[in-house]
Amino acid sequence: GEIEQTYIMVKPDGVQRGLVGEIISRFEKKGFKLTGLKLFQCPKDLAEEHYKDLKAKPFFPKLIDYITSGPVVCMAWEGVGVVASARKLIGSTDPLQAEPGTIRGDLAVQTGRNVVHGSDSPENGKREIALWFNENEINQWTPAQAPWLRE
Ligand code: DAT
Ligand code: MG
Repeated sequence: GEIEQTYIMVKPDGVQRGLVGEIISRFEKKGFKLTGLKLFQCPKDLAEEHYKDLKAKPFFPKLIDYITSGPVVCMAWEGVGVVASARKLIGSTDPLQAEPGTIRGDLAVQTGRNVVHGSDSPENGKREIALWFNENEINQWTPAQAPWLRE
């Protein structure tokens, strides 16, 4: 497999509910590499650009209000297969349908308050990281554990 990047974000409800550490921890423990991390108040135009594919949906205005309602935690994660694996760790969009053991399955109850975002393809991973981070906020480094994660 190829090394991929994914954009993961703790949404405002996750920050307000004190779930930031818990959510970061799931990706960290799995063995992916954190390359970007910040607490950030999202402006409306950025939220609209991020979710532009959903612009025609009836819930779009509420989605934008929700994402801009308080600070989010922006993350860039890197690894082989990280995009699909992160989506599995996150679970289904509707937290009531999400499997126990997933972030949404364990920590949320409603689609409109589903605590975390994860990119849905490697292309969108790159697009979203470029959207939410400046280049100088992405760090290239080699975790000490690297040889203990992949042979
Ligand atoms: P995901 O976040 O699982 O990738 P998505 O990309 O289809 O899901 O939608 C983005 C977000 O929009 C989702 O996390 C919550 C919101 N959303 C999606 N479908 C919705 C619906 N039917 N009602 C309300 N909010 C919805
Ligand atoms: Mg999506």
